[in-house]
Amino acid sequence: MARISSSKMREHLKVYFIAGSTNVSDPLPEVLQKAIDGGITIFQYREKGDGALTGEAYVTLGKELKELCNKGGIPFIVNDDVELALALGADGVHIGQEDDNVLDVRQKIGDRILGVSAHTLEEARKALQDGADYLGVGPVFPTSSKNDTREVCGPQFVATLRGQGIDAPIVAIGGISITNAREVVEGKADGLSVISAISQAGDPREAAKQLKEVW
Ligand code: 3NM
Repeated sequence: MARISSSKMREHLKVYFIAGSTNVSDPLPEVLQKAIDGGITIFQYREKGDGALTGEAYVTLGKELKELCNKGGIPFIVNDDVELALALGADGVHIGQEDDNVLDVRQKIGDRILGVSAHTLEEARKALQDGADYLGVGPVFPTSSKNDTREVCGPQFVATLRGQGIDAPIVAIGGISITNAREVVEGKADGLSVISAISQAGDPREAAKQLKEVW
Protein backbone atom coordinates (compact mmCIF):
# COMPACT_ATOMS: atom_id res chain seq x y z
CA MET A 1 0.00 0.00 0.00
CA ALA A 2 1.18 3.55 -0.68
CA ARG A 3 0.13 6.86 0.85
CA ILE A 4 -3.09 8.22 -0.64
CA SER A 5 -2.62 10.65 -3.54
CA SER A 6 -3.67 14.28 -3.07
CA SER A 7 -6.23 14.02 -5.87
CA LYS A 8 -7.91 10.97 -4.34
CA MET A 9 -7.81 12.63 -0.90
CA ARG A 10 -9.52 15.75 -2.28
CA GLU A 11 -12.32 13.61 -3.70
CA HIS A 12 -12.85 11.90 -0.34
CA LEU A 13 -13.00 15.22 1.54
CA LYS A 14 -16.00 16.70 -0.33
CA VAL A 15 -18.67 15.89 2.27
CA TYR A 16 -16.97 14.79 5.46
CA PHE A 17 -19.37 13.70 8.19
CA ILE A 18 -18.06 13.52 11.76
CA ALA A 19 -20.07 12.09 14.65
CA GLY A 20 -20.16 10.12 17.85
CA SER A 21 -23.05 8.78 19.87
CA THR A 22 -23.47 12.08 21.78
CA ASN A 23 -24.16 14.06 18.58
CA VAL A 24 -27.33 12.22 17.60
CA SER A 25 -30.82 11.60 18.95
CA ASP A 26 -31.41 8.47 16.87
CA PRO A 27 -28.93 5.57 16.96
CA LEU A 28 -25.72 6.62 15.20
CA PRO A 29 -25.62 3.63 12.81
CA GLU A 30 -29.07 4.66 11.50
CA VAL A 31 -27.98 8.27 11.05
CA LEU A 32 -24.73 7.23 9.38
CA GLN A 33 -26.54 4.92 6.96
CA LYS A 34 -28.85 7.78 5.95
CA ALA A 35 -25.86 10.08 5.50
CA ILE A 36 -24.15 7.46 3.33
CA ASP A 37 -27.33 7.12 1.28
CA GLY A 38 -27.33 10.90 0.85
CA GLY A 39 -23.80 10.85 -0.53
CA ILE A 40 -21.24 11.62 2.19
CA THR A 41 -17.74 10.88 0.95
CA ILE A 42 -15.91 10.04 4.22
CA PHE A 43 -16.84 9.49 7.89
CA GLN A 44 -14.99 10.14 11.14
CA TYR A 45 -15.92 8.36 14.38
CA ARG A 46 -15.44 11.00 17.09
CA GLU A 47 -16.68 9.73 20.44
CA LYS A 48 -16.26 12.77 22.69
CA GLY A 49 -18.12 14.86 25.25
CA ASP A 50 -20.43 14.19 28.21
CA GLY A 51 -21.84 10.69 28.07
CA ALA A 52 -19.37 9.45 25.46
CA LEU A 53 -19.10 5.67 25.25
CA THR A 54 -16.04 3.95 26.67
CA GLY A 55 -14.65 0.41 26.79
CA GLU A 56 -16.45 -2.33 24.94
CA ALA A 57 -19.43 -0.20 23.90
CA TYR A 58 -17.05 2.31 22.27
CA VAL A 59 -15.26 -0.43 20.34
CA THR A 60 -18.47 -2.23 19.35
CA LEU A 61 -20.06 0.92 17.96
CA GLY A 62 -16.85 1.69 16.04
CA LYS A 63 -16.91 -1.77 14.49
CA GLU A 64 -20.51 -1.34 13.38
CA LEU A 65 -19.84 2.09 11.89
CA LYS A 66 -16.77 0.83 10.08
CA GLU A 67 -18.78 -1.96 8.48
CA LEU A 68 -21.37 0.54 7.24
CA CYS A 69 -18.60 2.68 5.71
CA ASN A 70 -17.03 -0.38 4.06
CA LYS A 71 -20.35 -1.40 2.54
CA GLY A 72 -20.98 2.18 1.45
CA GLY A 73 -17.54 2.43 -0.14
CA ILE A 74 -16.32 5.40 1.91
CA PRO A 75 -13.25 5.72 4.16
CA PHE A 76 -13.70 5.22 7.92
CA ILE A 77 -11.52 7.54 10.01
CA VAL A 78 -11.04 7.42 13.80
CA ASN A 79 -10.58 10.61 15.80
CA ASP A 80 -7.58 10.73 18.09
CA ASP A 81 -7.26 7.02 18.91
CA VAL A 82 -4.55 5.18 17.01
CA GLU A 83 -5.06 1.98 18.99
CA LEU A 84 -8.76 1.81 18.09
CA ALA A 85 -8.01 2.68 14.46
CA LEU A 86 -5.52 -0.18 14.22
CA ALA A 87 -7.75 -2.61 16.12
CA LEU A 88 -10.69 -1.91 13.80
CA GLY A 89 -8.61 -1.77 10.62
CA ALA A 90 -9.74 1.80 10.00
CA ASP A 91 -8.75 3.66 6.85
CA GLY A 92 -7.19 6.46 8.84
CA VAL A 93 -6.83 8.68 11.88
CA HIS A 94 -7.52 12.36 12.53
CA ILE A 95 -5.65 14.22 15.25
CA GLY A 96 -5.64 17.75 16.64
CA GLN A 97 -2.75 19.93 17.75
CA GLU A 98 -3.34 18.86 21.35
CA ASP A 99 -3.29 15.14 20.49
CA ASP A 100 -0.40 12.80 19.69
CA ASN A 101 2.66 13.88 17.77
CA VAL A 102 2.12 13.73 13.99
CA LEU A 103 5.42 11.93 13.30
CA ASP A 104 4.63 9.25 15.90
CA VAL A 105 1.14 8.70 14.55
CA ARG A 106 2.42 8.44 10.97
CA GLN A 107 4.91 5.86 12.09
CA LYS A 108 2.26 3.81 13.91
CA ILE A 109 -0.37 3.85 11.16
CA GLY A 110 1.86 3.29 8.12
CA ASP A 111 0.18 4.40 4.91
CA ARG A 112 -3.31 4.85 6.33
CA ILE A 113 -4.89 8.28 5.91
CA LEU A 114 -3.68 10.88 8.44
CA GLY A 115 -5.59 14.11 8.96
CA VAL A 116 -4.36 16.91 11.23
CA SER A 117 -6.21 20.00 12.47
CA ALA A 118 -4.25 23.18 11.78
CA HIS A 119 -5.07 26.77 12.67
CA THR A 120 -2.04 28.70 11.49
CA LEU A 121 0.37 28.63 8.56
CA GLU A 122 3.09 27.24 10.83
CA GLU A 123 0.87 24.42 12.11
CA ALA A 124 -0.15 23.60 8.54
CA ARG A 125 3.44 23.46 7.27
CA LYS A 126 4.63 21.35 10.20
CA ALA A 127 1.73 18.88 9.93
CA LEU A 128 2.40 18.33 6.22
CA GLN A 129 6.13 18.01 6.76
CA ASP A 130 5.51 15.41 9.49
CA GLY A 131 3.22 13.28 7.35
CA ALA A 132 -0.36 14.60 7.22
CA ASP A 133 -2.40 13.65 4.13
CA TYR A 134 -4.90 16.43 4.67
CA LEU A 135 -5.51 19.39 6.96
CA GLY A 136 -8.66 20.23 8.91
CA VAL A 137 -9.01 24.02 9.15
CA GLY A 138 -11.44 25.81 11.43
CA PRO A 139 -13.61 26.87 12.96
CA VAL A 140 -14.64 28.70 9.81
CA PHE A 141 -17.89 29.77 11.53
CA PRO A 142 -19.02 29.74 15.18
CA THR A 143 -19.92 26.23 16.34
CA SER A 144 -21.69 24.82 19.36
CA SER A 145 -20.48 21.25 18.72
CA LYS A 146 -17.02 21.78 20.28
CA ASN A 147 -16.21 23.95 23.30
CA ASP A 148 -12.45 24.29 23.06
CA THR A 149 -12.10 25.62 19.52
CA ARG A 150 -9.70 28.36 18.50
CA GLU A 151 -11.04 31.72 17.34
CA VAL A 152 -13.29 31.71 14.29
CA CYS A 153 -11.01 32.08 11.25
CA GLY A 154 -13.63 32.52 8.53
CA PRO A 155 -13.88 30.52 5.29
CA GLN A 156 -11.42 32.90 3.57
CA PHE A 157 -8.63 31.63 5.84
CA VAL A 158 -8.34 28.57 3.59
CA ALA A 159 -7.72 30.87 0.61
CA THR A 160 -5.11 32.70 2.71
CA LEU A 161 -3.29 29.41 3.34
CA ARG A 162 -3.43 28.66 -0.39
CA GLY A 163 -1.87 32.06 -1.06
CA GLN A 164 0.90 31.16 1.37
CA GLY A 165 1.80 28.05 -0.58
CA ILE A 166 -0.26 25.34 1.13
CA ASP A 167 -1.66 23.31 -1.73
CA ALA A 168 -2.38 20.12 0.23
CA PRO A 169 -5.94 18.82 0.57
CA ILE A 170 -7.90 20.94 3.08
CA VAL A 171 -11.26 20.30 4.68
CA ALA A 172 -12.96 23.23 6.40
CA ILE A 173 -14.81 22.69 9.68
CA GLY A 174 -16.98 24.52 12.19
CA GLY A 175 -20.54 25.78 11.87
CA ILE A 176 -20.90 24.73 8.25
CA SER A 177 -24.50 24.34 7.08
CA ILE A 178 -26.32 24.27 3.80
CA THR A 179 -26.83 28.04 4.05
CA ASN A 180 -23.13 28.94 4.25
CA ALA A 181 -21.51 25.96 2.48
CA ARG A 182 -21.08 27.88 -0.76
CA GLU A 183 -18.84 30.47 0.98
CA VAL A 184 -16.60 27.60 2.10
CA VAL A 185 -16.37 26.19 -1.41
CA GLU A 186 -15.56 29.66 -2.74
CA GLY A 187 -12.89 29.97 -0.03
CA LYS A 188 -10.95 27.23 -1.84
CA ALA A 189 -11.49 24.36 0.59
CA ASP A 190 -11.54 20.86 -0.90
CA GLY A 191 -14.22 19.68 1.46
CA LEU A 192 -16.97 20.53 3.94
CA SER A 193 -16.72 18.84 7.31
CA VAL A 194 -19.83 18.82 9.48
CA ILE A 195 -21.22 17.38 12.66
CA SER A 196 -24.56 19.05 13.38
CA ALA A 197 -25.60 19.90 9.81
CA ILE A 198 -26.14 16.17 9.31
CA SER A 199 -26.37 14.69 12.83
CA GLN A 200 -29.06 17.15 13.97
CA ALA A 201 -30.92 17.30 10.66
CA GLY A 202 -34.50 16.04 10.60
CA ASP A 203 -33.52 14.17 7.44
CA PRO A 204 -29.79 13.31 7.46
CA ARG A 205 -30.02 11.81 3.97
CA GLU A 206 -31.41 15.01 2.50
CA ALA A 207 -28.89 17.13 4.45
CA ALA A 208 -25.98 15.10 3.06
CA LYS A 209 -27.46 15.26 -0.44
CA GLN A 210 -27.77 19.05 -0.29
CA LEU A 211 -24.19 19.48 0.94
CA LYS A 212 -23.01 17.28 -1.92
CA GLU A 213 -24.95 19.40 -4.40
CA VAL A 214 -23.01 22.51 -3.37
CA TRP A 215 -20.10 20.99 -5.30
N1 3NM B 1 -13.38 20.77 15.23
P1 3NM B 1 -20.36 21.53 13.61
S1 3NM B 1 -14.96 22.73 15.02
C1 3NM B 1 -14.87 18.83 15.67
O1 3NM B 1 -12.30 24.11 14.69
C2 3NM B 1 -14.65 20.26 15.41
O2 3NM B 1 -11.11 22.31 14.74
C3 3NM B 1 -13.39 22.09 15.01
O3 3NM B 1 -19.20 20.76 14.39
C4 3NM B 1 -12.18 22.90 14.80
O4 3NM B 1 -20.29 21.07 12.21
C5 3NM B 1 -15.64 21.24 15.32
O5 3NM B 1 -21.62 21.02 14.28
C6 3NM B 1 -17.10 21.02 15.47
O6 3NM B 1 -20.16 22.98 13.81
C7 3NM B 1 -17.85 21.03 14.17
